Amino acid sequence: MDQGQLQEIDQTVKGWLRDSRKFVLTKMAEKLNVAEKSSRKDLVTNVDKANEQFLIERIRQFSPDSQILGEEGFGDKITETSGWVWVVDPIDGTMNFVKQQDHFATMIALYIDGQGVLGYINDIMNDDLYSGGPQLGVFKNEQRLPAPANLGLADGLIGISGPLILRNQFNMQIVAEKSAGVRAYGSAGIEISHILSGKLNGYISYLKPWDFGAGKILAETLGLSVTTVDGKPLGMLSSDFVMVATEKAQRDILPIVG
Ligand code: 2AM
Ligand code: CA
Ligand code: CA
Ligand code: CA
Repeated sequence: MDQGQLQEIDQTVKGWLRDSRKFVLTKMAEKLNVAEKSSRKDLVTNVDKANEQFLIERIRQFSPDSQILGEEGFGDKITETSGWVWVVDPIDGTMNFVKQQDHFATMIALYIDGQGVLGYINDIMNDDLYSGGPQLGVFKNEQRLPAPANLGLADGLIGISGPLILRNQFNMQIVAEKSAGVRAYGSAGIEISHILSGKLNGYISYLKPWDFGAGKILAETLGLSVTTVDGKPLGMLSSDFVMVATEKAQRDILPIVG
């Protein structure tokens, strides 16, 4: 795809995300309707659903031949990755959205024939949009982000999801101990945005395709490593234990994971 076409898509998606942010802020001022999905720790609200529908309507109008993978099920059943595939997570960090009204993100990714082309993480309450891809570079709002410093495990903070630390899965308590400190923000999008801006040097969590779709494109564009926790390639439709990290941190973590 040529640069002009890519810029046009980029501006279009940014417009959707601006509108979707206003939509979410408006809906937040009303009473939330909260339901449990698989457990009391896995929630969905009317805003997750309405925002996914809001974004999918715009994607369909702009690009009717695309496939769309949305967390809340308003997209398509996707079994293969050829052509244009949009990945939508309308509210990433729903528990934070419900309990904190903060620390959540809206995420969109565009893959073409399985290759990441554009990724977006919109941190709603900070009004920070992380965007870009391999042909554009990575931006925080209008500002281009440099590749983060390639710090080893001991020299930075690491994000690890609560369940992985509590169960000490993959020796995560040792990973936490060897780092400068462990953080658990509860939103894959927010945590990956912190890696992009150099505030964390890694993040490990069990994730689904919509949790890492956008972040993987942005992180790889900045030279970060995005793999399964044991260092294997991550398919765009897989659900897996995912590690996003600087190259050095990844090299330090892999032998601990075993
Ligand atoms: P979500 O809020 O969009 O569901 C921390 O919980 C992170 O893991 C969030 O990014 C959350 O995304 C994601 N996640 C994936 N599967 C989850 C589950 N079953 N329960 C809670 N969070 C989940
Ligand atoms: Ca969810
Ligand atoms: Ca998510
Ligand atoms: Ca979600």
